[in-house]
Amino acid sequence: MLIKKSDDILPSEITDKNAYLNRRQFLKEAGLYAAVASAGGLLLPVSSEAAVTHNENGIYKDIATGPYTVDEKLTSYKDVTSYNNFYEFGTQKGAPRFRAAEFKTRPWKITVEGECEKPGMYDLEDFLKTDWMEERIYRFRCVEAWSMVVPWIGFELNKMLKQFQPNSKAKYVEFETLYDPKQMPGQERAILDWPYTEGLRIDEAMHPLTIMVVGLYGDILPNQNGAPLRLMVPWKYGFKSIKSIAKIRFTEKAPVSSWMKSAPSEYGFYSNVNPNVAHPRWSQARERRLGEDGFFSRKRKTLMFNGYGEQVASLYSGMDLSKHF
Ligand SMILES: Nc1nc2c(c(=O)[nH]1)N[C@H]1C(S)=C(S)[C@@H](COP(=O)(O)O)O[C@H]1N2
Ligand SMILES: [Mo]
Repeated sequence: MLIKKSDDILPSEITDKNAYLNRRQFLKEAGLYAAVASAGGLLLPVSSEAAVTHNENGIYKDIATGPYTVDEKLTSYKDVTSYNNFYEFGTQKGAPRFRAAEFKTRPWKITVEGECEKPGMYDLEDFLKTDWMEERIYRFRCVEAWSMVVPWIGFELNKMLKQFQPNSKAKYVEFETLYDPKQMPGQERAILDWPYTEGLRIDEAMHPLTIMVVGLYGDILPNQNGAPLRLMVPWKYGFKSIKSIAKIRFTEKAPVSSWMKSAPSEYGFYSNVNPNVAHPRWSQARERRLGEDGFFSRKRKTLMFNGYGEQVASLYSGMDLSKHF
């Protein structure tokens, strides 16, 4: 439930004076917020760093914690929002924070196609107002070569997908990022087959651990993290969690993701975190926790299914995961 969200003003649209005033207002709210948190009534973790480095876009308050959240040290707001993979805004991890600053995330349309009873074009704003969409905080571990623990704010993807009434032929779900090279300069270059595309088997998509993210650390989702709507599948490698989703398609056949197209021997459909199966060019047995593990410290062991095996291993029973990587 969204209790408080200030007007959807992009930082770039605010004049300096307004930015200053907004910031004051924000710090006042943040102070209040931290006070409530220390009184023990609030579920949202508020670190002093988070309170001063948040952007001014708006904040979520009083949101309950979702199931399965991990009890590990959170990666700082600063690290989560300044070390990003978002090739539409450059291939260097420091670039999206700056290059995505002007990205327009309202109004935002989502096109729904394929094997379902309710295809069409939907406005994100309408979803945000519905009562089926109840936001929760999910403290998930996310992993690729590096890992982090992020208090995402999102809702179960299955609640959204059910609104479109998938039919019996809907065996998979395909997602596409917005295609808009004017706004996304990376799409002018043939780094990937744009738009960025990802897919899940329908049972993976319907699993309660698979969430749609609209915020993090109490903020609405920063652009560099995939605003206004991105996927988070915590037992899969980071690239499955597609950002800035503009299209959802129910299909009978397995979709082919952008990464599978670009390097079929390196990226498979499932992409489950699996320390026993190496990427052809690197081991995937260990990871470095962003902000905690130094460059010279020994990396920590990566867990099968990123530690979510109890919840998801049954989805793959009987499958050879070295073949279905
Ligand atoms: N549209 C789109 N989605 C994307 C990517 C991308 O380049 N474009 N990068 C993926 C990769 S490789 C990772 S590791 C995560 C990074 O998410 P974060 O920046 O929020 O940590 O986003 C994924 N989603
Ligand atoms: Mo990644």
